[in-house]
Amino acid sequence: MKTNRTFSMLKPDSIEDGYMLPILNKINDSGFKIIALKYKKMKRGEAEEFYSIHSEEPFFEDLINFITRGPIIAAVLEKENAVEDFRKLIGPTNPEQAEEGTIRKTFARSMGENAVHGSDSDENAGIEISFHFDEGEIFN
Ligand code: FUP
Repeated sequence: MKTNRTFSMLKPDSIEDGYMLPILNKINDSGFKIIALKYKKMKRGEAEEFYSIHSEEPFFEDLINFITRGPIIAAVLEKENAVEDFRKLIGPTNPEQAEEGTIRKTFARSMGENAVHGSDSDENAGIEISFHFDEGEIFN
């Protein structure tokens, strides 16, 4: 199977809870190569653009407040079947529904503060990677 890329973001709750390195270790140990990585505090406008698909949702304001309240860790991950395999590794949006061993089951606080983001398609992975990284910041 062809190697591809996905975009991941460790959200403010996981940084606040001291889970940055445990989560990065879990990602690494699960076979993903971390080919780009940075700390970043998203500006409100950036967050609104990143999550624009949810702009009409009742949780949108809380989501933007949450994602902008502290730094995130943005990462590009490479692996065979990266998008699908990473979604499996993180588990569903609501950590209460996540299986043992998934990142959200282990590290997330709640549906709204669920520790980590993973792209949901190859197309969105490409959009999200170029939203956060220049090609010169990606090393593979
Ligand atoms: P996911 O693809 O699992 O990251 O989830 P979505 O893209 O559907 O949602 C993005 C973020 O919006 C979630 F991580 C948390 C927040 N959200 C809520 O707070 N409530 C909801 O009902 C759905 C999403």
